[in-house]
Amino acid sequence: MRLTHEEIRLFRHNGFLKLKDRLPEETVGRLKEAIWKDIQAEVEPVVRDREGRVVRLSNLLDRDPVFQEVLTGPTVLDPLESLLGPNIVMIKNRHNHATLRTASVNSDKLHRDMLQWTRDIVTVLFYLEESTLEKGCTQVIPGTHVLPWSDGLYNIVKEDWVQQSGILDQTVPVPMPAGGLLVIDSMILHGAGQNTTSETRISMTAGYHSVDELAETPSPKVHLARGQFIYKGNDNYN
Ligand SMILES: O=C(O)CCC(=O)C(=O)O
Repeated sequence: MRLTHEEIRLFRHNGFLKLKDRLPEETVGRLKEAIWKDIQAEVEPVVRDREGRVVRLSNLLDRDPVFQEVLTGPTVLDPLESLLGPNIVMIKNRHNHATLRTASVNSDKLHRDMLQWTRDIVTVLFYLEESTLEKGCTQVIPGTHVLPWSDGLYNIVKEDWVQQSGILDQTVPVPMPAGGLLVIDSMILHGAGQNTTSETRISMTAGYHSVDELAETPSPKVHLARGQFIYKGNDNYN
């Protein structure tokens, strides 16, 4: 479903938006099945916790076809088209992963996903299980996507000007249902809370941007998700 003008405005202003549409239960089931299969078989590339257990599957696009079906499907791309236009790529070398959050996994500290707003992307979180406060739902600090440059995705929260600004007290939790999608401007300060339950919280994360109209050759690190590659460079100075 396309976004309304008000939703677009809220996204630009606040830096995040919960989408109205959810993934169907059947699709969520297929995704979870594919995730558990690769976790149990420890199919690389993976990230492990301190005990060596697999807690993240990287490179989702090259795994079971269900991932490409959903990460480049209409539930996510229809609303993204309202933000990014008709030509959209999914990035292969940022996110493109599924995360298993258990009680043993530390919370994910507040961070940005990109350093520079001219290289900003839209990050989408796909929740495959309910994400509650107790299960360490995503937290955001609204409006922080427009704060200045910082030399580090995680360092920003340690910087004096951020510590003294009072903005860290403005962190808000964003609980989401199973199948829910949260769209964030990747410059917004965000992170996962601590899962204090004995249940898991599984989610997928993917990054998107508009086709780069000044890149003559598309980067091999992007996957064309919708539309076409376009080139609008003025090499002939006209
Ligand atoms: O799971 C979350 O709440 C945050 C995830 C995140 O920041 C990421 O996957 O990069």
